[in-house]
Amino acid sequence: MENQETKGHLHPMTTAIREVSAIFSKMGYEMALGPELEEEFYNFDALNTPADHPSRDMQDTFWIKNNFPDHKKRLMRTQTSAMQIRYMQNHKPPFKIFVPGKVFRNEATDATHEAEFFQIEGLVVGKNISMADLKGSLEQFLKEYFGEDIKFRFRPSFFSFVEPGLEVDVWYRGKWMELLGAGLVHPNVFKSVGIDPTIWSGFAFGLGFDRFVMTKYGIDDIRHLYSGDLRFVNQF
Ligand code: YSA
Repeated sequence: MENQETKGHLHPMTTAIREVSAIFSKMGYEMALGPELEEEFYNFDALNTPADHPSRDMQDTFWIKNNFPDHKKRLMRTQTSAMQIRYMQNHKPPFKIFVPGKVFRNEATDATHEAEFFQIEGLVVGKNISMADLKGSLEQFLKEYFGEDIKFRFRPSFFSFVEPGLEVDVWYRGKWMELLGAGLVHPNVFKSVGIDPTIWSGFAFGLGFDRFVMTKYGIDDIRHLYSGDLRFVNQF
């Protein structure tokens, strides 16, 4: 008979992404996927973050040093928000999408920071979409994923591609931990993809998904998730 100890199984992140995908599908979102090697235009410029914008410094970037034949600057995407632009260039509103994927940042690691981590982007575009829609959707999603008793808070924040912007923190191991950024899509973002911001409005969010998994399963260090240590992985 096969030994349970030696039988392969899904990595906890894979299982968690499948669970979350099911929740988003139930909420009417469609999945979209995009490239990890990204153009500067999609990761920054079209997101209302031109080269001289101070908020670029918030995401230390792995730039690709190759000289590409098309002379475009490329990078390892720092945020799944890049897919907002790719999707909106090719689809007419209304739509609701979620985009799971790896992102990369040139930063030191600690218990809640990795240099490669997982985000899930959400983008909803329609008519008369407001902050109430954004907050209601996030609250519904958080309660579906964590259960009704989850303790979280909204906080005002800034991202150049939204106005206004907010962040959500979760109560985790005796203190607040930032889980996600979100806001109402900035009119300049709509203009960059040819969507008329006087007709269409929308909200977007970017979840730090590793931190969701840490919170749900009580994992004390993000680095366990990528250590490949079977003593950790086999607990799931
Ligand atoms: C904001 C507004 C929108 O309309 C859409 C998306 C966003 C989020 C934005 N793109 C962004 O990346 N914001 S962020 O830098 O604050 O990261 C989002 C989340 O990723 C954080 O809240 C955190 O949960 C997680 N995160 C950030 N750096 C991390 C990390 N997780 C692990 N390791 C890191 N180094």
